[in-house]
Amino acid sequence: MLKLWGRITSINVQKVRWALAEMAVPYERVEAGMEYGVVNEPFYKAMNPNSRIPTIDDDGFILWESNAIVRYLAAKQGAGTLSPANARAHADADRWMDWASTTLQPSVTPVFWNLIRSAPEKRNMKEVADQTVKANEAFQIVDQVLANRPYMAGDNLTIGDIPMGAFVHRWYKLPVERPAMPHLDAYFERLQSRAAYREAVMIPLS
Ligand SMILES: N[C@@H](CCC(=O)N[C@@H](CS)C(=O)NCC(=O)O)C(=O)O
Repeated sequence: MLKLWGRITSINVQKVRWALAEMAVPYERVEAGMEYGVVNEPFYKAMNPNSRIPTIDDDGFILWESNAIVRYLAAKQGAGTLSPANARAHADADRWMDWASTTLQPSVTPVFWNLIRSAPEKRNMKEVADQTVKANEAFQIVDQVLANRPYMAGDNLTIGDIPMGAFVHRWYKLPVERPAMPHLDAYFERLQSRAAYREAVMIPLS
């Protein structure tokens, strides 16, 4: 059976768990990361020299990097659904995975770390303010895309929604100001109607 290492509070583990749940793939999960340790143990470093989560073992095939894991699992188990078959439709979805990592994550993550994982006296509120502006600018691009389509790449949930949906949850649960983004609001509602999203992503921030 597929094995996944990683704690459920990690956004990168959430992406993998959500994809697995959408495709109803059975798996065994092993706690790892932060309070659970494990990531510096020799057996783990031999699989993932970054000492990061998630890592999967699929019948001897070891893979790390959350987006690569989601792409791999979708290609294997979700061809034609999560992983669009048509090359252009696939690229349309896939680009949002890169965009989430390169454009959303650099602004959302410092806000999350300051407000959720840092003691009040250690918070850099200037960084929170600056990165909140940048994250909201990025989310406004998503809001505009979603004016014309229910999911990032069209009518159905694809790999393009997996990192995006995880970041949208995080952003909406952070105590920050957000501009009106009606299409993004509707997207978040739409995602919440999916049992797999509720189970894997809607975990209180900690
Ligand atoms: N680019 C990597 C980043 C992995 C990463 O930074 N994971 C974090 C959790 S979201 C981690 O391992 N943190 C250390 C820990 O939990 O001990 C990926 O997408 O998988």
